[in-house]
Amino acid sequence: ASLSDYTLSEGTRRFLAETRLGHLIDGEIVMSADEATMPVVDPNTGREFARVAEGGKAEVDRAARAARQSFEDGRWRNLPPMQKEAVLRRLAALLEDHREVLMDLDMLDGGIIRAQTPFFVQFGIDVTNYYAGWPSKIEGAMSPTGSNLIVQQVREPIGVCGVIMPWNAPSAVSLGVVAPLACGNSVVLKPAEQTPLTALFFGKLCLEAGVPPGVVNVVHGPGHLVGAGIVEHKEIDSISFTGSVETGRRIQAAAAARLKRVSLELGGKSAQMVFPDADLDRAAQAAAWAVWGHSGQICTAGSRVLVHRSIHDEFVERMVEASRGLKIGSCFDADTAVGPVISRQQLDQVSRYVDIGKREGAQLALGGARHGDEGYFFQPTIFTGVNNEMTIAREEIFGPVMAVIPFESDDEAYAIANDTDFGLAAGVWTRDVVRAHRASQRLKVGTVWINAYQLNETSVPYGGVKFSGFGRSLGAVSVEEFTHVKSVWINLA
Ligand code: TXE
Repeated sequence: ASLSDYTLSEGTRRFLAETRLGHLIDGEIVMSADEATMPVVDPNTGREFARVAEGGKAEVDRAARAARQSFEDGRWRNLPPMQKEAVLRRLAALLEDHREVLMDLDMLDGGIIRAQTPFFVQFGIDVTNYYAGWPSKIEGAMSPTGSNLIVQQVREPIGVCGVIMPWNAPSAVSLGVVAPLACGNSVVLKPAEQTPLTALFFGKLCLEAGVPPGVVNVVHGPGHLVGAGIVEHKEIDSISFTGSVETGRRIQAAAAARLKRVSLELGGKSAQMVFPDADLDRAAQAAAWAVWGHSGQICTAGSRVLVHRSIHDEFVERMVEASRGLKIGSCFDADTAVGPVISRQQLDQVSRYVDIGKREGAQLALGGARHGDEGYFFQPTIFTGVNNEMTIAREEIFGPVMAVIPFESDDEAYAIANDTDFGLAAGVWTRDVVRAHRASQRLKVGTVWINAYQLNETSVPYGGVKFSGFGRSLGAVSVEEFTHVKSVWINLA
């Protein structure tokens, strides 16, 4: 398949044909100083279908200066709150108008299946609408003092926010950009190398909506140059990073040298616990989809499924039933259930973990192999006979691979769930209200879902503990992340 074989919207064809795929700096699309470009690859075929500018430190520097200039002259931050809101609402409306393009872009470089793209895109729109309402609601406070003093607590934007994104949810660019914008900041954004298109398209829509030039800048390029350049640049005040633990660690160390604010949203090895009193049909469906969704490339993928021994075999059978025969294939086909993983590297990583699982003695109840020999497809894979010490129970695989671990008692279930470096999310399937509450108290994670998995809402904080990072996004807590409090003392005596 090549691009001409895909059914793309008119808007997408126009965007790809008419836009120079460059950086967006100071309101202009520009190529790199050295003209370097890098491939954009279709994960369905493994073939390059476009090239995008490949930047380095020079481009980060241009973007950082532009963002700084825009912040210092106040062209965005000093706009009256209602004007900022109007611009951000216009942006949300433009995202609505270009819904088809955003869905196409999610598929083209992101490999998100057609059936799932409406949810990703809608989330981007919702987040934009949600934060569009914030500029008029960010209030300060007064501290109690004696009569000759007035002490104001003023909530100010941080300045220039650096945002470094992964490839697994390109539409999350809305969250990365709009939350800092709503607080009056300027932004330098680096999308992942694999998924540059959505960020560029989004940056153009920001301009069209009326975000002044220089306030939102997008720089493409490799992490060790552009990402690291953003972390080191003295004109960039804070770093919001989503990605791997290893890179997160590197970023925090580099940011410490400049004492920058950092928030890290890293990986997970989240547990779903299935108790004997659960609605087993619903639980089996949901538990399976919590690992097959986006081929397991979601930070909250529920990749460890802990099942009470009394229902273990029956439950595994139900999950296998729910997963066998799912259509694996091009994300452009409307009936595809499991699309590709993002890259050759990711495919190799998944295969390697499956080999390790077999070698360490786990048994395959489903899948376990690559699907086809073109593109980057992997079968939904269920391992049973897993114990929590095995590599496939400890490390994030980021592919459609589930590890089923039996347990005997509630205490044992919580102990296994918590016995991990990560702490992003957990799921609990039970109809016992006491058990549900007890579980939510015992689990050391940022999010607990009871009789559900992977629900999200713009107003609900999201983030992790332990190796899953720190800092929260979404909801009102993001407003705290992207502002600081200045105390102003006025002496009336
Ligand atoms: O991640 P990286 P990669 C996990 C997942 C995956 C593995 C590797 O297990 O298999 O990480 O993926 C930029 N300074 N997750 O290599 O390196 C990089 O360019 C600054 C889970 O894609 O973390 C990209 O924009 N930035 C995760 C972003 O960091 C740097 C989602 C993420 O890339 C940099 C993604 C550096 N030194 C991967 N090096 C989740 N749980 O959400 C790279 N980058």
